[in-house]
Amino acid sequence: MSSSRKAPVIVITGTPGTGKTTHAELLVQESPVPLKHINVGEMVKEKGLYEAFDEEWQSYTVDEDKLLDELEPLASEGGIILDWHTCDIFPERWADLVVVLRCNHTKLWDRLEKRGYPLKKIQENNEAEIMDVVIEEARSSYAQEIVVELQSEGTEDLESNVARIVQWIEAWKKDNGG
Ligand code: DAT
Repeated sequence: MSSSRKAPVIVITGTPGTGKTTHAELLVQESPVPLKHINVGEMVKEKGLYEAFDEEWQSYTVDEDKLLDELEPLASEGGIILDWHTCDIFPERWADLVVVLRCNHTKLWDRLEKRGYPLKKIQENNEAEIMDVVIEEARSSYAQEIVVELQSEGTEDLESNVARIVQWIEAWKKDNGG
């Protein structure tokens, strides 16, 4: 699939607060090919791609069909970073690289508290991080060789992770006639 694209599709996933948006923004600046950052959660809100808003959990119930229809042309074209806390709804053929960000749970708790999440939402996400929910989801949805698990605890991690993804993009370019 990737050979028909001029630039890859990179999925950056992980529990909320692990650093997806921070990584995606830096990667856009450093990438050797133009990449558009798609914050899927924001897109769901802005374009109304949800069925309902759950007051108790302070989260949207996504309309997956609508979301996939919205993303399909962008994924076919390539040159995007899909930034979302889940990745198993994306068709396998879309992704060239799946980055799963990880964070120590005490640090994650602080980040989510600062974000003003309700306690039960902090607990739910913390537990998901401890239980490896997102990495297992990624490993069961995509070929093992395209799934990369990276720590995201400090600025050094951020910089080395982005440098590593940039290297991967350079290799992708060569393999795809760039
Ligand atoms: P996400 O998009 O996964 O919800 P984010 O990028 O908004 O997460 O990051 C949440 C907060 O944590 C934000 O204040 C930035 C900080 N953060 C995340 N990863 C980091 C890292 N590797 N180094 C330093 N700060 C980080």
